[in-house]
Parts: sequence; C-alpha cells; structure tokens
Amino acid sequence: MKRNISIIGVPMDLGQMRRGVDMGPSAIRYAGIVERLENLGYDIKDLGDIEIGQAERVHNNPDTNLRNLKAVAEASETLAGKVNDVIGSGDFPLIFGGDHSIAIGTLAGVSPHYENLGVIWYDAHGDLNTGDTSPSGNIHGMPLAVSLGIGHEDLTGIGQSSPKIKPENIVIIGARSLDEGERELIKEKGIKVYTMHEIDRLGMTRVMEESIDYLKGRTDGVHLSLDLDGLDPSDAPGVGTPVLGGISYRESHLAMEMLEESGLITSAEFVEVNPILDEKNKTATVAVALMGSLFGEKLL
Ligand code: NNH
Ligand code: MN
Ligand code: MN
Ligand code: MN
Repeated sequence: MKRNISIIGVPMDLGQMRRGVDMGPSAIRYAGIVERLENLGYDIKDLGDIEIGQAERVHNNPDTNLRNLKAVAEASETLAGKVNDVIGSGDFPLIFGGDHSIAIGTLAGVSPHYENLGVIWYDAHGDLNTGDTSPSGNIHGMPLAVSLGIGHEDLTGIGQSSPKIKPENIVIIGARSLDEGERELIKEKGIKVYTMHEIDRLGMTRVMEESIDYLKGRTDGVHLSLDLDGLDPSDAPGVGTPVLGGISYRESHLAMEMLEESGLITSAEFVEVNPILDEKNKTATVAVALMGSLFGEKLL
C-alpha cells in the first residue's frame, strides 16, 4: 500500500431517502481514522468534504424517476475530479460516504488511471439497477450499473469516458438482496458474485482467496467499494437499508487482512454510515477498524 493517503469526505444523502448518512464522514473521523492510520506510519492528508447541493423538495422531473439526479450528478463530477487529482499526485485515495451513489464519482475519477480496473463490491445489494429496474428511484441502488455504462446518461457521462469498468473485472461479495433486473444483469454480463450462500458454504478464507486470484490475473488496479450494509446489522446497525444474515465483523476483518496481504487494493471507499440510525457510533467504529486491517494493522 502507498505510504501517502488522501482522505475525501462526501456528505451525500441524496441517493436515498433516509436523512443522516450525510454525517457519515464526520462520524468516521470522530471514530479516529486519521490517528489510526498515522499510527501505522502513513502520511495522511484530509482534504475535507466536498460540497453537496440541495435535495429536491418534491420529485417533479417528468423525464426521469431518478431522485435528485441533478445534485447527485454535480457532486459526482466534483468527486471524480478530486479523486483523479489525488491519484495523479501519487497518493492513495480513501473516500468516506455518504450513500453509495458516491461510487459513481469515485470510479469516474479512478478509472482513467488503469487499463483494467478491478472492483470489489462488498455489499448486501448489487447496486446494479437502472431507472427502468429500480424499485425505488434511489440512485444509491445504481452506481455499479452506471459504472458499467448502463443507466441515465447524466450519470454514465460523468468523467472522461464510459464504461468505467468491465463486467469481468468485478467481484460482488455479501449479496443477499438483489432485485429482479439486477439478477438478470448479473447473468447477462457474467458478473462474479459471492452471495451469502457461497460465504456460508466456502467460508470467507476461500471466498477471498478466489476473489484475489481472479482479480490478480486480469486487473492493474483494484478499487474496494465497501458498503457497511454488507456486514450483518448486528455488527453494523447504522445503515439505511439493513438486511439480516450478513457478513460478520470477524469475517470482514479477515477479508480486509487478506486484501492487505495481497497488495491488490489501489483505492477504497467506505459508504452508507448513518450515525442517526447507529448505536453509539458503532458502525463508524467498525468502518475504522476495518480500515485499520486494510492498511496493515496486525494483532501481533
Ligand atoms: N436495491 C434497492 C434499490 O435499488 C436497495 C439498494 N440499497 C442499498 N444498496 N443500500 O447498497 O433501491
Ligand atoms: Mn443533506
Ligand atoms: Mn451499496
Ligand atoms: Mn447496500
């Protein structure tokens, strides 16, 4: 892992309907991320939070069912530029959400730097909806599709070119709530998915070994997009759309440790931390502990 990390906060809450997730970046900082990483010997630049526009008071855009499209697109463009600059400067970009719609901007900023960018999507959900398949109109359910070049052009058009990633360079881990259109897209594109069934059956060690082997051969950089709702709600209660039967805290630690050993990860984001729905900042604390492991913290 690079020794210099630049942190970008994205207090985005417009990609879904529950207020409070805009406080995620503050909660993660409050849980001590900067000190934690400095103690591991990293040089940290906290670039602060990017500016987010206003929510629509009522959704009355007859052209689309995507809520807050304009404000999400604007923030994504800003984020893409910042992430692009961070990588250009040689630093490791570490992004804090905010809801998962921010991955549209993150991936738009990361992708120009790699021929074959890999993505690990650690999430209870596939985030592969489009306006046509979305049950909610919430953009946080769409960023992986958008990054594949599928979805509203105001989103797919962000950054330098589209698509940002190839379907064969994606590994989804932790899925247990997929909408019908997402299942179809996964099959059509042949996206590699480890659902909770495979995690239970194979164990996290084998899931991570296989994921790492798979990505190692075909990518020249790997972005980790970690939605805290990938974890079980008992370990990460402060999320907007909790789903029972998720990945445990220990399994997640193991996953981060194995990613660290692999040396594969070149950028990362931790999203969907909602302190209003949380219990004593537990979810942000979990996020910080996982980042500790991802960046090389050892027990002994
Ligand atoms: N699939 C649902 C939707 O599109 C829920 C998505 N919610 C998430 N995704 N938190 O990670 O609205
Ligand atoms: Mn807000
Ligand atoms: Mn998500
Ligand atoms: Mn999710």
